[in-house]
Amino acid sequence: MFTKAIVRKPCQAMLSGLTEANMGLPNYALACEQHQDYISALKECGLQVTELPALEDYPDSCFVEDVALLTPKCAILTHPGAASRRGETQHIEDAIKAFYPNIERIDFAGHVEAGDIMMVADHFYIGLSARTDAQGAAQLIEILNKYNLSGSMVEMSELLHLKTGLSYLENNNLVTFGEMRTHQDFTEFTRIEIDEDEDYAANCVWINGTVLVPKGFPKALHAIQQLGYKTREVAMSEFQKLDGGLSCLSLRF
Ligand code: CIR
Repeated sequence: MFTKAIVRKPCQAMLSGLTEANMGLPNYALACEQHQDYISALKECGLQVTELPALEDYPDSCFVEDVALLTPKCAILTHPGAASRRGETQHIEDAIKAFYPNIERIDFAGHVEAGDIMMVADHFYIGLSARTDAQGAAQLIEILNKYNLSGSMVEMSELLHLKTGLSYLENNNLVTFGEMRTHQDFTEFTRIEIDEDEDYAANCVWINGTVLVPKGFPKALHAIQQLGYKTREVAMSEFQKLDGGLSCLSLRF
């Protein structure tokens, strides 16, 4: 169960956010509208949402998921692999302090972005991507172990973040795409495979029994509904242009 979420309003500088999508520039007004609807969806799932102000100095700062890992037992500030995103952590720390008395951190020797971390009960899968390295993952596992939580590293080579191609929907159900479909670390899960033409829908979010799914991916939506989940579609076109998925837009805890 989650009870809270933290989001950050997109900034106008998002037009110069990091991207490899090649889908054109985001429309800021539409992004704000979509962000508002995302917040509504979180609230419909029963979450109390903390809305942080836009940070113009950090174009990608609406993607709050990457800069902290919030677990039921501790909060960990990451050290993003993307240099332009490192300063975001100090701003998220201010917001997290209100909820977590002790905040752990990944130090400069390693890199972690929490879009690479997937929580399955007490275990955290950590993707080794262009943004998260083994040094950072090792630090993270050490911190998790202090709190009786565990972590393991997942080799990956194609996706931006681990959760670009994986979403855990609880009850052993795992949405998978691309290199994650047949990845040896996930064969014990019941896998829902996302087709190539709907790859963006591989990033969806389970919140208290409802699954948020990006709008416009009917096969993925149907497959998730077939498993018995209630679903809520959210239009995400402007964030997709910046390689950002549904999970990236919030910290849920
Ligand atoms: C970035 O490249 O860092 C942002 N434009 C997108 C971050 C997406 N975050 C995520 O997948 N967790």
